[in-house]
Amino acid sequence: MGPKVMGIVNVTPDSFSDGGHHDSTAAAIAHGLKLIADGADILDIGGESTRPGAAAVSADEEIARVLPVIAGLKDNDVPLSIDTMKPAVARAAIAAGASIWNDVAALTAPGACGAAAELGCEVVLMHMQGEPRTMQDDPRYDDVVAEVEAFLLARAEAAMTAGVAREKIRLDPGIGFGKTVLHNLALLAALPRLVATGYPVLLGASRKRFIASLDPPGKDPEARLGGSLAAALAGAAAGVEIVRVHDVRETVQALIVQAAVASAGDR
Ligand code: YH5
Repeated sequence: MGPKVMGIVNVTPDSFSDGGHHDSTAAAIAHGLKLIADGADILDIGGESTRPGAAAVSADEEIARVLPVIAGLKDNDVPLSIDTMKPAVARAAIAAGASIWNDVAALTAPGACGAAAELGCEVVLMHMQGEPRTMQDDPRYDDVVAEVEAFLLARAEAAMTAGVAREKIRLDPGIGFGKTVLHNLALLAALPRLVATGYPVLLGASRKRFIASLDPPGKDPEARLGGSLAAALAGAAAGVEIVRVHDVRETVQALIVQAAVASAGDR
């Protein structure tokens, strides 16, 4: 069986609004329903931009953005994930119907491990060097693969010490989070090593900048589909459990063809 496909639902703030979130809520719910129709196995809902250089958002603002979207998507037999670094947002999102805490800060915020243990939800622990605003300034490692793996295993131990069950933990190398194109490629090539830890692995490479570094015509994020599919297929070949993507329909189709070729080779 190939990986599950996690579809990305970004809840962006309404521009020109009265401070409400009616338009962005409706747009995010409609987008989530489309991703479900396209074959998504999980939806990842995020109200805080973690793109390089993005500004911080308060917990109250993040909650106001994501809660109505979770309420609108929760009764579709598709698990919902909340993409947040903040325990208060994770608590509100899980109470509203999400079942996965996707944390790009790997439960490093004060109280985060305890909150995850209390909530009893699945957790995705992602590696990031630095913080979103400045992480791409000059990322450096002696051995990126060894350092990312050691960090993730240490965060898994910290989570379990706080009471998170081993079975709830997923690891993610954090493509694009404080990494050069060479760091990202080394991590993609080393996915089998991360899979060999025994923890299920999540890979998020969809539309990321390293694709444009390799192929300059992919300057616009929407022009990175081919590279995103190549990365998802590499993840599947390495045995990752989940691929986090924008283009769900195209990814599902690519994974189906890859799996069909693999099983024909087994006959
Ligand atoms: C991830 O890898 N990424 S948000 C910049 C882009 C395109 C996409 C235009 N949350 C991950 O998707 N959670 C994000 O260039 C994540 N793993 C997990 N677990 C960044 C993002 C993006 C950034």
